[in-house]
Amino acid sequence: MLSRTAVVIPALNEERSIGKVLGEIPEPFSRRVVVADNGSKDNTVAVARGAGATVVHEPQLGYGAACLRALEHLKDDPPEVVLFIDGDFSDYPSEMPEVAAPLLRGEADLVIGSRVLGNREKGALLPQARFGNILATFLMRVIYRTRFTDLGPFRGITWEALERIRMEDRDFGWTVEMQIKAAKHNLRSTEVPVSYRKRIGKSKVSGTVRGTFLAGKKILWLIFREAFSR
Ligand SMILES: Nc1nc2c(ncn2[C@@H]2O[C@H](COP(=O)(O)OP(=O)(O)O)[C@@H](O)[C@H]2O)c(=O)[nH]1
Ligand SMILES: [Mg+2]
Repeated sequence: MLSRTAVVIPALNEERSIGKVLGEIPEPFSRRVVVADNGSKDNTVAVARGAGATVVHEPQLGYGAACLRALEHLKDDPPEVVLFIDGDFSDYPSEMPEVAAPLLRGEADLVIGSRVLGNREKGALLPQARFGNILATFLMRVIYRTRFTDLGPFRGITWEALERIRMEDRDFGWTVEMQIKAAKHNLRSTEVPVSYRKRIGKSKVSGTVRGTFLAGKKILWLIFREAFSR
């Protein structure tokens, strides 16, 4: 029997961590896992395939572009719930049951795994990420009346909700767009605490000046743009 859920993992050059992430995904979530690759130059694809994941390829770089490609792949036989988790082993795949539970029980449409509410290894969430989170969640609270504490990558959403919100951001705005649109569509959003540790390998986003700047700019832009569009 096919699982009610599918897991999507955007991954770019994560050969050292992707196998660990895949290896720790518990049943039944491990039955359907899609790794969204953006032309990794290392062994990410081979390691992911070897661990039993389906690998899809998106030629255009970008976190959101990769996620959209994975959803496109799932469209033919959509799951009830999609879980997203990063490929760097910062999140704990073993916590998938807690993230998925409110969705599978029909009590929520979107669940954000909050690293702020959960156990964080010291130094895992970089100061710039922490600051960005505080600013973004504050603005969202004021503008959209949301109560999020994090824009964490580890999250789950129902397929029905995904169809309603029509995700389109192709890079750093992916996480915040999902949360804002969920609020604008009056979907039921909730958070569960998740653990977070230092990643394996090098950060491409919050650990680089360029990534931090581009992500910060995009996130703020989306928060304001969405306030003025229906
Ligand atoms: N497919 C794809 N994955 C990406 C891209 N940029 C980052 N990622 C993945 O997204 C996740 C988060 O990136 P990461 O470097 O850990 O950013 P950080 O969490 O801010 O340090 C990791 O699994 C990366 O491999 C991208 O352009 N394409
Ligand atoms: Mg990371």
